[in-house]
Amino acid sequence: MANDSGIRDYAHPAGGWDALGAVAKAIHGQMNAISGTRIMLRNNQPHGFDCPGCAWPDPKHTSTFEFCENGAKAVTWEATRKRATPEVFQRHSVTELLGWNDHDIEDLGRLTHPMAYDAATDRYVAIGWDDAFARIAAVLHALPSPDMAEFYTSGRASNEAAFLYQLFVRAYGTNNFPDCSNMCHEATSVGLPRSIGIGKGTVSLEDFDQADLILSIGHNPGTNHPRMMTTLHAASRRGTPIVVLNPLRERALERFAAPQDPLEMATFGATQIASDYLQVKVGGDAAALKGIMKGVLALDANDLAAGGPGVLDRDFIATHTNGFDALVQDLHATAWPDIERASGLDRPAMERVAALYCHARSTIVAFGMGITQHRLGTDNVQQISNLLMLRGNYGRPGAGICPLRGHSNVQGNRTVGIDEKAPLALRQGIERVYGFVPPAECGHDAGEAIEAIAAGRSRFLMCLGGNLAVAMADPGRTFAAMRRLELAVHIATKPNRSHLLIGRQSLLLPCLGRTELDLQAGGAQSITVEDSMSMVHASTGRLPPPSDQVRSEPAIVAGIAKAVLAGRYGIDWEGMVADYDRIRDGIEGVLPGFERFNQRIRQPGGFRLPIGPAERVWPTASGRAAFIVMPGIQEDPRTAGDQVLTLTTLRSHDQYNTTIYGFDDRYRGIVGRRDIVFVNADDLAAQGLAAGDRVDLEAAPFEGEAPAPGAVLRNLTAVAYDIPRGCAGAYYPEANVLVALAHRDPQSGTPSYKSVPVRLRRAG
Ligand SMILES: Nc1nc2c(c(=O)[nH]1)N[C@H]1C(S)=C(S)[C@@H](COP(=O)(O)OP(=O)(O)OC[C@H]3O[C@@H](n4cnc5c(=O)[nH]c(N)nc54)[C@H](O)[C@@H]3O)O[C@H]1N2
Ligand SMILES: Nc1nc2c(c(=O)[nH]1)N[C@H]1C(S)=C(S)[C@@H](COP(=O)(O)OP(=O)(O)OC[C@H]3O[C@@H](n4cnc5c(=O)[nH]c(N)nc54)[C@H](O)[C@@H]3O)O[C@H]1N2
Ligand SMILES: [Mo]
Repeated sequence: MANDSGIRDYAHPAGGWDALGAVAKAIHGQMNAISGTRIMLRNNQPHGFDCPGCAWPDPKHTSTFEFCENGAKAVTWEATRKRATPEVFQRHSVTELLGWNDHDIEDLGRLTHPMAYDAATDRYVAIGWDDAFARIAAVLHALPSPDMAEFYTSGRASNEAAFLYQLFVRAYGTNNFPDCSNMCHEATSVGLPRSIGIGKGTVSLEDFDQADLILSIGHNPGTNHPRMMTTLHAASRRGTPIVVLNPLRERALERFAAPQDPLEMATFGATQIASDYLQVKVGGDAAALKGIMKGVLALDANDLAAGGPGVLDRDFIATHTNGFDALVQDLHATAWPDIERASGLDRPAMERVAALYCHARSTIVAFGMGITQHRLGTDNVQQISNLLMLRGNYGRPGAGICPLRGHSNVQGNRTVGIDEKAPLALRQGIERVYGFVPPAECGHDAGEAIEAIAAGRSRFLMCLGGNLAVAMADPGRTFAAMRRLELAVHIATKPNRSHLLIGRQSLLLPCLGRTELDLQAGGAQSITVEDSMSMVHASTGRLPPPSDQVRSEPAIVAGIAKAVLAGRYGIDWEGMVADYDRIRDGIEGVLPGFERFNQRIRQPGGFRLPIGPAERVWPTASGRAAFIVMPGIQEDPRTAGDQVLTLTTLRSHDQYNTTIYGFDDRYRGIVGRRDIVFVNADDLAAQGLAAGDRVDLEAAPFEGEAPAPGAVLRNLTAVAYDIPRGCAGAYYPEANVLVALAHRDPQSGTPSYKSVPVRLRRAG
């Protein structure tokens, strides 16, 4: 294709010199080179700040800087010199800003002052902090019920901020805690506790050094968890087979040049990452996993017939699990042709993976959004756990499950109480320490919160970070819902589109980022975070704040709590903010696993929270792990009709969720644009289309679920791509217009962002 189309073949390995070049560009765009480089060197050091880029853990004993291109983008984007001051908002009305793209809105820079929307001028104007807190208190006091308020959290908030926030909200009287996790790993949080008793990963970073097989399913670490590439690169070099299940051939999972490896860099070399790359159909993972398990059972039968001991871990199954017989029955009853059709893989490919799996002593399965963001998300997660259990791959070195969490502290947020389900232990802990009885009823998750707001059942929304309206499905309905709010309050570092969807009143409250010095009455403060592998550690920012008006998240939450609760329950909000050690004392008092919290986070590297299944202790009702059957094969939306494609929505290499750093998606060969759709060349031809043609994507209803009428993504350029037939890919968040709000996993509520039924047409 012509080079000026911005669509090319990317011939290089992922990583390498192109990644180093991209860091220099990111620094240049936002800050000066010297301070930029200095900040980068402090990133992820034992005494530095935790990178806000992702939740992959830091290796122990790191003395050298672990290079990460997208970590550098996250840091420079936050540490930018640009400022979104009240003067800037004076120059641009909210209506004007709504016409800008997502990149340009955030690129206004860091928020510097608390502001309120002024309807007369259609502008955000500066107000004082106390005025802002008083307005929030007035609206919350006037609501007929606390359950008419929604309190959203995006996973960047620290443990300290999140703990104070949930304490305030529960003292106010509701469990309405929609959070980004509801759109992300909720299928893991709901699916895994039923399987193994806990909704978290069981492996630690060291386990990767001892694994004999790694399965990487539905995630794109070269872009979204770049520091994981160091781990995969080392594993591949050791000869550990790495099997990938992914509809797209992601370059970093094929070939990677480690910027830390001087020889590879000097010779322009690269390391092959995936030993086997299975291009499963979008939404076909549960079927593929069942196929692999069927293969394992066949190998087991063969081995037994030949007089061997079998390939299953029968001791583990007998001692530690329930439900094995039902699983076997269902696998026998599920026919290969159905598995092949639904997964898009042929039987020999699945049998090959089964053989590799039976050959490996210890296996880790790592997975991301390609598994969770489906109607079958919870089933997908549980099939992974079933596969691991067949050979006792829990609770021994080199084995276990590894959900790759998204935001850098999303796992910690849930641990410290951002949970609409309000677990009993948490409620009892709060009562013990703070002397009040928190509400017990289940609150709203993210999807339910939007529905409640749309229906007028909720009238208040507070967002501790994030860009809820843009992240959520169906902007047609979601944006309209936002405009019905009595009051929207956004605590944020930078402006985004959610802030521009004005209710009767809207407040914009600027907060410190991770990288910044957090000075309180008791001196400079550190916060703590929990990574994907349950390691809790401290993070200390040192950069000067963007203005003297900006406050820390804990300080803002405490200010609101003081104004709203007006002394109720005698909680010492000011004391906790003066010294975050007191917040941590509260966490220690309320939650198990945080014993000697303040001491232990002062050790470099922090400490690991207890993970029962890593010790073969199963915190389930039965005290055992459970095999969970997904009966037969469930069909995906493609059965909804002719010419319906299953669209998966993707992150480019140049974005952080709804934050668009730039318009390149280097490893997929896209330059300077996002208005494209990846389609199999045969699917294009079948409709008389060719690569480079302009097309529209139209939402196709599925089981009565459809987005707001007229949901069409117009004038995309079709890219002929190596993706299974019947599947397509487009960028998130633009593609959210095509996702019905009700199209969610019925078990976990996770939106089905990755199996969206669509029709493709010539544009016009
Ligand atoms: N730089 C950067 N880092 C990030 C983020 C970011 O936006 N930018 N976001 C953060 C967050 S919140 C999260 S949750 C994580 C997200 O990290 P990922 O889980 O990697 O998220 P996605 O980009 O959505 O990628 C999904 C991957 O799954 C594949 N896929 C799509 N559909 C299917 C399917 O049906 N089956 C299978 N097997 N694979 C499928 C896609 O081809 C793609 O490779 O990253 C975190 N880190
Ligand atoms: N179609 C589709 N939709 C998706 C997904 C998908 O794969 N496909 N992925 C889903 C997933 S996995 C997730 S996690 C959600 C993401 O949903 P969110 O977490 O709500 O969205 P983000 O884009 O991460 O939020 C970015 C905003 O956070 C604010 N911010 C940044 N840093 C800080 C901070 O330190 N403190 C505060 N208070 N604010 C800060 C900035 O204002 C910035 O504009 O989107 C979901 N939506
Ligand atoms: Mo996420």
